[in-house]
Amino acid sequence: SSVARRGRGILVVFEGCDRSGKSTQCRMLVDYLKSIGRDVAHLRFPDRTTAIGQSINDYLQGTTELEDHAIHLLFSANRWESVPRIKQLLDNGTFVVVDRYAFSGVAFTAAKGYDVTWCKNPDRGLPDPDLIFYLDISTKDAQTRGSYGEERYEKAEFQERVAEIYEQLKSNDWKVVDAMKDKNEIHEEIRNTLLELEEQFSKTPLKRLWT
Ligand code: NYM
Ligand code: MG
Repeated sequence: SSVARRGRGILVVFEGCDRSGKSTQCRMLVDYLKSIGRDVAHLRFPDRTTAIGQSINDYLQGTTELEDHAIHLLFSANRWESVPRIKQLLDNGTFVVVDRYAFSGVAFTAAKGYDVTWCKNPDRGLPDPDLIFYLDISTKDAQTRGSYGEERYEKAEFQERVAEIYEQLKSNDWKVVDAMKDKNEIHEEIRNTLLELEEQFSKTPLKRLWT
């Protein structure tokens, strides 16, 4: 395009409990960025398309059992295997919008009773997201959106514990969004925040997570 290069791309992550509307908001943001002519890549973790992702999928669907630490490391490895691609996209000035990231990794394993620091360690050093949108929803409200799915972890009691760990992980720079608002209203809030902060981030070097 004839547009001057704006610097690196922005890494945007969506987090939240199951049924908080992350996937919908990711799609809406990706579609919006495309509509205004921006280069954008849409990623999601777990990425079930890789060999590691296939093992994760089998575990989530309940067709295999894996030891808790072992599955935790697979989720992390599934992020690390995409790091070269993420870095390349950002270097090329592409927006990278990600549905779940290391915070999901920590929240879901720590919810089983494991130490948060232990859970963070394998993901330490990943590309640090510029923006984290947390879709905040109570377990009760999430349940009113129809029953949870059939996958492992999709139970109210477990989601309650996941939400508690997210509370511990949240830092001041997380953008907490009320997930019960109308989806168009949420989308506008998100895109405005992104457009406001884009220039600032594109001029700062990418950091490394939890270092
Ligand atoms: N999940 C996801 C984890 O337990 N650890 C992780 O690192 C990630 C990225 O996988 N219930 C869990 C959260 C979800 C499940 O995710 C599948 P999705 O977004 O429903 O495909
Ligand atoms: Mg799911």
